[in-house]
Amino acid sequence: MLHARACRVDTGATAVPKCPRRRSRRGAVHPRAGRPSGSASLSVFREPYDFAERLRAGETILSAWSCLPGRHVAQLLARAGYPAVTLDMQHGEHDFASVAATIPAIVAAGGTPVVRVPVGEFATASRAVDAGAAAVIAPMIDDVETARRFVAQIKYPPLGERSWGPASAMALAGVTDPLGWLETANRATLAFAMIETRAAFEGIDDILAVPGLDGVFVGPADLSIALSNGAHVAPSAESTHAAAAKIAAAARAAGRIAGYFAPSVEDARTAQAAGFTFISLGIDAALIAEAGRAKLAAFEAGA
Ligand code: 3PY
Ligand code: MG
Repeated sequence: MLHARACRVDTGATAVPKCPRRRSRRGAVHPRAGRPSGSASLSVFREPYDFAERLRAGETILSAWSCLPGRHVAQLLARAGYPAVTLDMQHGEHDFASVAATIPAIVAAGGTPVVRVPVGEFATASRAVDAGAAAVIAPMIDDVETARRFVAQIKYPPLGERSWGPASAMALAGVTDPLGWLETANRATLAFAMIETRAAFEGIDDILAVPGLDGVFVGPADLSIALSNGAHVAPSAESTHAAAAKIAAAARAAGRIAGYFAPSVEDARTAQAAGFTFISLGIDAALIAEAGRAKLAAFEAGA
């Protein structure tokens, strides 16, 4: 069933089209949605854990970006209609306790939980997927070796070295059979490497070829700094979008998912046109400040 408020984002503008939000009637994950529990078939691909399948099918999925720790704001954003909410442990203030408490709150509101870990913290990536993250974004991935070490913590053997301990993730996905989880989790749980350094930009094809890496995610602020050798930070510049478009094209040619951090609706549209399908749009703290400014201006206008 398509959700009527599919892609509405509270920016005052119409959001990027073609990203239907699907929910159960009660707005929560289907615990037993007619598929045999324990079957290795599609047992973990129930919403919102059908995220990976939807992206692989070419759907555009928007994510809110959550920097404010604690479950309340992230849950409200999921409830407001965001198909996914990304909890930022790199520049945001989520620690692991906040991530572990917020993931179930997002799922209960019908959203897909995603986590961005701090630079190089791949053990945290492993804990995030155990806590029920449907995808993990790792920042500042420079080379093949670092990408491999990241993937190893997200994927079970033979793709990686993820250690067993998915009780929370299985409970959220409604999976009871350990073998069913083991046989399907590598496809359902996504690893995104952020491409935002010159080395990564130049080595994109090699990074994309890392087995088990599901996609790349562009950080346009860092990318613009890197490609200008520190001369500017220009995430919305034409030159940044042109570089990003090359990354999207490489990802698509390699059969991988292309993700993008969009500072504005215009950036999101440009990214979508370039082939990005997993797009973050709207930072919680900025959305609150924006709404506050609008409220004050409305009062002043009537004075
Ligand atoms: C960037 O633009 O560099 C980012 O990492 C977005 O958070
Ligand atoms: Mg960055």
